[in-house]
Amino acid sequence: MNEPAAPEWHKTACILCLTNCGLQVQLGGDDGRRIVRVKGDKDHPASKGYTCNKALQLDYYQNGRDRLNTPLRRRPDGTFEAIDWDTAIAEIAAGLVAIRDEFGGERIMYYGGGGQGNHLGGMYAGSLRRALGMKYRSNALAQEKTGQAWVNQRTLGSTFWHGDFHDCEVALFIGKNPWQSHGMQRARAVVRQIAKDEGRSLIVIDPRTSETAELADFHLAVTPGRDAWCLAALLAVIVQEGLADADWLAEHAVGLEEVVKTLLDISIADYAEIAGLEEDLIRRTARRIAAADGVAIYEDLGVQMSLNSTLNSYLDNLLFLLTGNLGRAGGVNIPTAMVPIFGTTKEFRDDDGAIRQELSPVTQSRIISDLVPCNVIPDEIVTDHPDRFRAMVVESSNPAHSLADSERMREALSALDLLVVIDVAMTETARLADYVLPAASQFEKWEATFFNFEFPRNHFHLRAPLLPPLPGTLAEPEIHSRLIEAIGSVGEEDLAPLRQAAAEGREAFAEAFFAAMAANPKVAGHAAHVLHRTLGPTLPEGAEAAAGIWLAAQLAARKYPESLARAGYAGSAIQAGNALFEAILTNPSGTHFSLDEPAESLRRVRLPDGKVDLCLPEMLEELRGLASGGAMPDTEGFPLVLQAGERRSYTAQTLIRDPGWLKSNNATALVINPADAAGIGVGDGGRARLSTRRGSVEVVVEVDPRMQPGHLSLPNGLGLSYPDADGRDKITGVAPNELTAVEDRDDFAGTPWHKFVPARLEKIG
Ligand SMILES: Nc1nc2c(c(=O)[nH]1)N[C@H]1C(S)=C(S)[C@@H](COP(=O)(O)OP(=O)(O)OC[C@H]3O[C@@H](n4cnc5c(=O)[nH]c(N)nc54)[C@H](O)[C@@H]3O)O[C@H]1N2
Ligand SMILES: Nc1nc2c(c(=O)[nH]1)N[C@H]1C(S)=C(S)[C@@H](COP(=O)(O)OP(=O)(O)OC[C@H]3O[C@@H](n4cnc5c(=O)[nH]c(N)nc54)[C@H](O)[C@@H]3O)O[C@H]1N2
Ligand code: SF4
Ligand SMILES: [Mo]
Repeated sequence: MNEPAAPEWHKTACILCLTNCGLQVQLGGDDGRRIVRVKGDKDHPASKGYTCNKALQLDYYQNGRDRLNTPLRRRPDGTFEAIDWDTAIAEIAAGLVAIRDEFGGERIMYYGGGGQGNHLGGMYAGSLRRALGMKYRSNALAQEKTGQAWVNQRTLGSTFWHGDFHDCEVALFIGKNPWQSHGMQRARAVVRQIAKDEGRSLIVIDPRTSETAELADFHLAVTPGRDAWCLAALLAVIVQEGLADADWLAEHAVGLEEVVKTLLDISIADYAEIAGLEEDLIRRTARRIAAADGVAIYEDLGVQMSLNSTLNSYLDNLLFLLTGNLGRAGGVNIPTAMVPIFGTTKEFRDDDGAIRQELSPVTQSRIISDLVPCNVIPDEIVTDHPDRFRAMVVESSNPAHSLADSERMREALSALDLLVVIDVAMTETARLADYVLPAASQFEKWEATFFNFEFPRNHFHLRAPLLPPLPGTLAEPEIHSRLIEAIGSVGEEDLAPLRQAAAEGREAFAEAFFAAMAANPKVAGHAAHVLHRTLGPTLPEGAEAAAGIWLAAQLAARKYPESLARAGYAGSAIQAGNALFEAILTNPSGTHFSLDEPAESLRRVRLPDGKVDLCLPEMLEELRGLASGGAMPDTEGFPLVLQAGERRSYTAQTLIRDPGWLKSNNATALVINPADAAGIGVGDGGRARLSTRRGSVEVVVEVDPRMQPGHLSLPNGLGLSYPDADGRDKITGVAPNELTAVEDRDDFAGTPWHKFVPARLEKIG
């Protein structure tokens, strides 16, 4: 008798956070389309078998009851009707072209382009944007990381750095809880290891005793929103006690004098008090940082979505620069990027020498990293300004839920002449669309993430589909190519020569493609689409969408020849790029693509003489302004501070919509300090009314001494509408942005103050 074959393990990756751990999964269920078993993939070059609790829940994403399986068109009465793909593509292309022809392509905005694990769609969307002359775009980075990207560009001439926590002596987490949110490989294991090692120190700056703070050697329980004073005081200790790395600074930095002058003026005792911290703790922490051989830093939403956020990013950069930790093993490094996730910020000098920046059309807000600040998007739409946005394409994003002030956002999205949403599920944003296009899920198509941040070795993981697409759905690269074909901006005459070259092999293709890029602006402008339709069909097993990665590999080989050569991809740029692409295509667990030495980071400082610039006049002015108070929202009548969106063990953005995945009892609760609970007379599990200037909701309370008095915490990613067993929509938990306001944002980068929402709490009943 034959034994039944053991179910096969398929390689893929988790898509629930930016870490994208390598996985092996088994499929099953009646139709064989359920993800029934999940384990870490030991062969994954970075995660090496690691996963957290969430990976086991992926079936809730793959088989959500609200998956879309046909294009939808809005009827005049507001309901949707199913239409076929040909009709959808033709009508959407015609609608977008009509708006372009009447008002200009710049009046069509693009939002999104990828979530935690799917960035191929956004790559192909670049060709669609060119086809329509769309100039403005945005995504979630413009509500968290743009301030930091701007600071990085100015201080380092490079938009991104990453802490080397695996080898650091001191790990510093600022408004970051890697235990829950990860953002680095194998986070829980790495954090535990640092905490256990007596020679290493874990420093956490967080008002809350987070899971990471519980393990810390130094927990700076800062008063919410007072990080700028805390960071300024740490820097002041370093300068005033003479702890800066003078030799490193002399060799690698300019602009020190002005910074030192400003920091010498700071009263450490006063700033410690404003930050709610003991002066002695600040001094000991600063000394520990200055003494360490290798300080790795991660700043995240706790400061990037709070008061003075761009200033906070500047002060964080000064921390690792004044202590000489850039380009050091176990310090801060600039990784080799396959596809950079931050665009450059366009800055130019006026006749009077002042630096000017590209601005958004209506509100004249700074465009950083090529992204319109999320908080100004409604004001760029709801206005009679002639340059307002009139149409929007939203892909793999849910701005009606994730951007500040959901009510205002719904109003704005409804005011557009045309809204097209590309998603896997019937989201809050899709409900407002004129057309909804159903995408194949991330396990039904070739996919990859561009969140590759490792140093000294970086890796790339191209995932093959586990399953054929749900009938009625298409992968985004195909959707974009069909729209471009309907628009007609690239012709067969542009493609035919490249198809011929592709038939002769990738070496011949590379020569022909780069020649066509130089000679034919249509090929250059629609590169991803052209690759999809020429190189794509020659790739194995329907992997057309991987064609864009071929170009990424080629460009990496041109930009970083030594880094790729050290990882084993040598020869001419074309040969190295092709060898890397072949390795990516044929390694289902992912592959290393670069190997660097720390000094490489210093060579990536692309500023005059290769020196970092410490002196950012705009930020030094804000730093001096702290002495007289700094930025604040209107708190009148709202004495408490709400953090609207904490990462917990059962939050994953809005990637999982089915509340059935919430395994802990209080997954949706508002967590508050016992004193606040007693103050309004509620106990654990009690109900209360939470109000802000923008809204009022009912919450269940969880009492926890790890919160500071006066500080409240709601999880992110909840408050989603999902059909129950009878098909009736039900909302579970609170959608945080029903409570936030668009005007509560950083003066400089426009990033929201979601971690500092003035609030009031009252007992119900
Ligand atoms: N489980 C899970 N993981 C995720 C995600 C998810 O949805 N769920 N989302 C991913 C995404 S997109 C991102 S951007 C990251 C975000 O990752 P994190 O930034 O780590 O996540 P948060 O929990 O939002 O905020 C981090 C910490 O900031 C603290 N904080 C609040 N206010 C302040 C303050 O005023 N000052 C300081 N210093 N700290 C403060 C909070 O107490 C919290 O512990 O997580 C990623 N990982
Ligand atoms: N108040 C408050 N607001 C916040 C935050 C907060 O902490 N507090 N956090 C912010 C942060 S850091 C972020 S990153 C944003 C995230 O907010 P968004 O950028 O809106 O992203 P997600 O919630 O990850 O939504 C991803 C969307 O992609 C869809 N999707 C999943 N797979 C695919 C696919 O293969 N193809 C397509 N086309 N679609 C797919 C999902 O159904 C979902 O609608 O939220 C932000 N909003
Ligand atoms: S949620 Fe993040 S850390 Fe957890 S398994 Fe998925 S990718 Fe890994
Ligand atoms: Mo994020």
